[in-house]
Amino acid sequence: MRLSNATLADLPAAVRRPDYDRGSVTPGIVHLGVGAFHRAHQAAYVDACLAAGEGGWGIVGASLRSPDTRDALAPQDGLYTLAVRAGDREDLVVIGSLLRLLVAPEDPAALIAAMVDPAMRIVTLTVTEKAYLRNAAGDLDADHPDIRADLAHPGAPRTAHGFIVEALARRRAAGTPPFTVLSCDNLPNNGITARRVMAQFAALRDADLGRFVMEDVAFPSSMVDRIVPATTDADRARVSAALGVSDAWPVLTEPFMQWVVEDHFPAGRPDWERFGVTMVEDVTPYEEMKLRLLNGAHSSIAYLGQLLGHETVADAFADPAIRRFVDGIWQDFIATLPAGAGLDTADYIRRLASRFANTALRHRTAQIANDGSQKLPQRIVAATLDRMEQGLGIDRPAFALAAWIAALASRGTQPAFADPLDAALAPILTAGDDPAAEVEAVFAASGFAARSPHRPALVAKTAAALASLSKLGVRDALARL
Ligand code: CS2
Repeated sequence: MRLSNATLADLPAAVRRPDYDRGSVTPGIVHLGVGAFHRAHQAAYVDACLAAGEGGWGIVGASLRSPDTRDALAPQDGLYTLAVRAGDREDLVVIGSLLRLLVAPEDPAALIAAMVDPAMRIVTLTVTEKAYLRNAAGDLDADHPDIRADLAHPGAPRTAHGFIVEALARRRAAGTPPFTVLSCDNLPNNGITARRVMAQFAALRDADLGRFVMEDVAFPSSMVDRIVPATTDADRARVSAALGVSDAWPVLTEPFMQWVVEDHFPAGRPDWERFGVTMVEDVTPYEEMKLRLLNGAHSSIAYLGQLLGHETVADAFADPAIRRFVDGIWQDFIATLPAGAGLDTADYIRRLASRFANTALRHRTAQIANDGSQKLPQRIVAATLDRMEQGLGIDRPAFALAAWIAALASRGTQPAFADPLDAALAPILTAGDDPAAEVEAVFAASGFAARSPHRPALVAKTAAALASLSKLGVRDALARL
């Protein structure tokens, strides 16, 4: 028996479930990138809206690549379980906000049709950093094969850019107001970033369409936060046993969740502030705090953890050498955050420390270690350059960058994590023991600090840290910091 509308009523009493009539909910949001993070975060907030009677905001979820999520959830009427874990507690919550699941490559026209529907007033995205297809200058990588394909075949796109711009163009032609595009990816100024690459893509189709996307479509920025480890088969089995019916793809998460959103939704929005969303005029300070303190520490823990053989964040964070490093980098990065923006950084890192120590999550360091070339610019490099600008020391952040390079190089024939630049990085990382040349080449390949006057000094510091790591070993090198 599967979790589904039909079996919902028979779940054990302790399992929370939609207590609203799903049949009367209508869709108002299209989500691109319907992975675990979306299902633990935005879909949970929307579920609360639906439960409170705002029935016009159900979600049509689309995968831009793989059919896996649809294959797991379609037989379940879009239902799935959130397993909220802390300590030895696990609360099960069935989420009902995903109404339909689409797989873009199977039927791009169906996704475009959903996005053109005037009832859809918001398109949210969690497509990950690399899917924005930016070059080192932050502009659209117009030579990317998927972008070229989408320019050649606008009616059958592959990229988020292609779908969004085609749907906006058709709405415009039909006299339907544009939907609001809400990026939920871990990028600084994610709305501005999304608008820039989408408008540049549109302009390659037609200058007037480019102007329309730039000026007439709303792209509020948002800061999203919830830790969501990848689901394992053991999680599937445990959750299904507790439900008494099988859930092919439950999502694991922590109790904490946060969403800070710029309040710019000309086409309307759910009354999100009633459900814990913070609506603000400018999300930048929150975003910087989260990217630098949470994600910057996460990536540091991931690479140091990989080098020291720690499988999970909680294990690595319990290692006093890593904990000391993280406490230090928090202080380093707090010094770069805007004063007077009302951020309570002391409280924030206290909470982070307890979130990272949550052993029930088993969040794997290898999962976070993926895609470092796409993540580290906003997680580590930006704050490091800010410190250099202020004349402050950068030993720890440079060490974190060196740990990334060392962890990349230490991967064996069955790499635990991957990077989209792996092909370009492979010859550099095996180049031998000239740390200065190695760091220079890695920075060049990944575009780190490309336009900063501090780049040479940052390369030198990172090379010194890499030399110390290889000469002294990770523990001794950490102890010297
Ligand atoms: C993590 C994030 O995988 C990663 O890179 O740092 O996914 C992190 O768990 C989330 O941003 C938390 O909100």
